Amino acid sequence: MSSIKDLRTFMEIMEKNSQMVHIEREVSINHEIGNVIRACENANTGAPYFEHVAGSSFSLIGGVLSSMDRIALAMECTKEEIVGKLMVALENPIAPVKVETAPCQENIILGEDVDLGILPIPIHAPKDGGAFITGGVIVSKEIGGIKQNLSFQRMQVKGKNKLGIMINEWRHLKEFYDEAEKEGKALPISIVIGADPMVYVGAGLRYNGDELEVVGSIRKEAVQVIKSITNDIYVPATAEIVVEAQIEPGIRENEGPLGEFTGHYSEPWPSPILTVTAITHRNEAIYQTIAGASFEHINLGGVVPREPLVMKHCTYVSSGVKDVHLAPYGSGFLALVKMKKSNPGEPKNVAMAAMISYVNIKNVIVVDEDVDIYNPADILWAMSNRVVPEKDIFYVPHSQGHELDPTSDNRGVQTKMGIDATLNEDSKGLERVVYDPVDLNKYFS
Ligand SMILES: Cc1cc2nc3c(=O)[nH]c(=O)nc-3n(C[C@H](O)[C@H](O)[C@H](O)COP(=O)(O)O)c2cc1C
Ligand SMILES: [Mn+2]
Repeated sequence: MSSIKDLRTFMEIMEKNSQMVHIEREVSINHEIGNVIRACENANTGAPYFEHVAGSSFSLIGGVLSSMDRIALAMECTKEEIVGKLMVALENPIAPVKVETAPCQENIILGEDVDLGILPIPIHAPKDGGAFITGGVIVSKEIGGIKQNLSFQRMQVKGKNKLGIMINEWRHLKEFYDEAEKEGKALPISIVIGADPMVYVGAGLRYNGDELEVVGSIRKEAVQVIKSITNDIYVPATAEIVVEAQIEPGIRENEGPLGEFTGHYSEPWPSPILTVTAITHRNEAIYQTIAGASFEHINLGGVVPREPLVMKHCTYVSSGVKDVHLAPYGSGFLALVKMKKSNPGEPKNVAMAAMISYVNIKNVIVVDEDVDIYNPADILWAMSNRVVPEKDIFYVPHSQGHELDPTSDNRGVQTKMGIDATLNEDSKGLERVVYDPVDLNKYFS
């Protein structure tokens, strides 16, 4: 059993591990919070907890999972164990259990009283088109169905009970919504804001089932869920805030732009509309947000959920593969693979396997066992010392990538690149210099 039950218990753990900073001065939701979250991420300060948000009685936390250290803390393992732990969890689901009363319904706001204005929903990046709920986990299911789904969808505030929602292709929510819309029906959803960080990891996963089963598996305990007040969606009992809503059929309105995971702004997009039916929250609820174009955005959407997939394909091709990492500074387009090669041609095959494991992956760098794939300096050292360009680099022109990648055309067609950055057999410098580690505390007084 885990000691992480909800956002609050995880905040205590972050605090103990120097992974959270308190911000006591009053801050504005208009860009100031977004700027501070990004600055904290750059300076690796820990997740900023804003105790006083101007105009709101809710406090706010951002950047909870913006570093691999905090993702490891949330998953109760080391950074190197994250991929393996997720792979096991995906194979061993534990279904959620229903409860009758829950902290997330300590306060219930219904009907005319519903007003999104009570929530401190930030306008994050300088040129974002408005205030967006970005750290909301959407719980949904098909109309008349039982199996629930978790996902992230950006939602722009458009009125006191109205939001725009961007639902991309290949999403489970899109399947449910398309079906409902065909029948002229609204699709009920519930939006969870502030929860056990594993719920956030789960929402980024592509999984054929209820992602809360994977959360349960990681925690080795079923997630407790309670029925929403105005629909039949079950939400985690210890959520900080739940926004209950329905996606209306037959309506599209522009929402955006928003800072996206590529580090660029996306275009405004004609998107469906949500009508909010209730807001429920815990006493002294904490609002959780994810800054667009941040490492957290990429970690949850393109790194953690995709690494198990890349690992599976690479280890299928070579048993010498030790670890894979989709570095967040590569926007999820860059795969780093660490391996012990037993044959000079092997790294290129491994690079090809990584490339086809997930459509977003464009560039693959394969390194030897002595290189730390979590340290960009070590990757650039290997690139500088171990690559013979005409032999070690290959291109796959006109292949399929992600359409938001600035190097792709508007259907996502692009050139992929593989780099064998392992030491060549005929290289002159064969032994890397490694000094013995020391405890510096013994030397500094
Ligand atoms: C912070 C964040 C924001 C995201 N925003 C959107 C979005 O606006 N629309 C969308 O369709 N997918 C978005 N995604 C990606 C999906 O949430 C993700 O692919 C998820 O796995 C979809 O769930 P599903 O596989 O159950 O459909 C976002 C992901 C993250 C981490
Ligand atoms: Mn799903």
